[in-house]
Amino acid sequence: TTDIAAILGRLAVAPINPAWSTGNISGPSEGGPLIACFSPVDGAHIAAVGEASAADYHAVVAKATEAFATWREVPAPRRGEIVRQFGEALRRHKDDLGALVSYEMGKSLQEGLGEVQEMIDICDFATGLSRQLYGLTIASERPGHRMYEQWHPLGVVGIISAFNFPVAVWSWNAAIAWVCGNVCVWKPSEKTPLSAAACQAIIAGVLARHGLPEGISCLVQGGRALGELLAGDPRIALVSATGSTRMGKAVAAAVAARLGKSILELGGNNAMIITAHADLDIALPAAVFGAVGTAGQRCTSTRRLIIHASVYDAFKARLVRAYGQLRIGNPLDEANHVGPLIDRAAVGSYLAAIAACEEQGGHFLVKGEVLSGEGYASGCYVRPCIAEVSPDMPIVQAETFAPILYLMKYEILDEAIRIQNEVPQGLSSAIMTLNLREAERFLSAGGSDCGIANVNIGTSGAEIGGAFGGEKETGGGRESGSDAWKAYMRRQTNTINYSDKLPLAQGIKFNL
Ligand code: UN1
Repeated sequence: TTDIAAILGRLAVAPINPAWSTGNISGPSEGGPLIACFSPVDGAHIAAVGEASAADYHAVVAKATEAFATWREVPAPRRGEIVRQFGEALRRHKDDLGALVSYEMGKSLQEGLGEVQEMIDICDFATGLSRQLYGLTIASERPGHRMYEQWHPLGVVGIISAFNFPVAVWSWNAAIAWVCGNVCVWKPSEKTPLSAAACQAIIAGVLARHGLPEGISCLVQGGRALGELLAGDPRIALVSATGSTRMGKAVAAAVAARLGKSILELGGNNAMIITAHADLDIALPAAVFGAVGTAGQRCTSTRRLIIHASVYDAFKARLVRAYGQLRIGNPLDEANHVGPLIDRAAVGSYLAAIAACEEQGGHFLVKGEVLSGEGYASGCYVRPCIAEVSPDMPIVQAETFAPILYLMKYEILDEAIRIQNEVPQGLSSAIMTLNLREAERFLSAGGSDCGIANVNIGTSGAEIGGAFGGEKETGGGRESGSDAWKAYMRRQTNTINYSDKLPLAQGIKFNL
């Protein structure tokens, strides 16, 4: 069994600590409302966290703004060194933080540890990046002139993160934002405040050891109203938001209304195309992990399989057999494959989607149900299910954050690609094939319209080195690796005249 009190103690998170609501800066209003934290694993009430009031929020942003004035003057490689030390601290706390994430959020312990590994990886990436924030030198059309561009920090970056990756997605944003010279104000999901508090305690320790301003990393705990404050606040130069498309549209509108910058990483409706030339031995575990991993609550979870008619029946039979072997239960027990959904509201959405699917003509090969009895007392454990559907059913067009897998049949590859693309979302996609023409067609301009397109691996489990995000209702933002850092900085074009003349661009004559 997991000793959660001991884990919280080692992570320096006290069971009731008002300072959580605003990180290590100042407590929330005395006697203010609390956010209760329940574990979906066993339904236990773990702790309560103080909710930040509007006044707390404003104090935090003032503190962050003040810290920015110091942090932007620290050379980028020295900022990288701080992020490297944060990564070292995460290595030391990996087991505890991974277990806390697993217990608070309900994902398997392996996936909780994997999430902390993603944090460590992005710290390594950001440390190297801190010496590579390159601008270009550009040939000037004027004699005696030099033109170049450089990248400067933006200011305060607001990070809104979701329950499903309660720590990793914050770290992708924060680690990159910090080496770029920004300070961060984090509003985590109100469903996972303890994992957030633990991260804040770890980074606060690193900052304190170096005598750096605590406002470099800020935490505000709360719900939608707090997110709205952040989105509408002109002091927040960039809002990076991860979550539902509904939330993203509201954030985007509020940020755009003040002409601020945003990075949006929203819903996915990810498909895997399994062609006649697929290696079914790898397609099977890829599909099953993609669909049931994290209980179907990843943005990148596999929700649709588009299978060639010639292998449809054979693959279907293997899939149904594999689902029969899934062990559902306590995610901290490594013998189990599938843990609980985040809360009972999510169970309600799962049941509603199943009902809608049946009503719209879907046929269930593996039926879903809510599990009860020993080990399932939280009421959040559900059976992963599989339905045969037609692509245009409204429920198949929607993202349901639950382990419901839709099966469709196709004859011609371009038809499969069309089915894949004809949903509002555009995050992740995969093709399983050993045929070069099929793979390249899928990756071409006429192929997958998603931000992530994979060959012979599943839709979930992206590495941090690539840019992460997607198109259409997924929001268009890119986080994590590649050159995603550019969205966290402002580009400045500089032209320097070292001649004794003043030639104008475009050859314009202006004689005084
Ligand atoms: C998310 O679900 O919000 O690619 C992020 C993956 C993980 C990140 C998912 N590395 O599945």
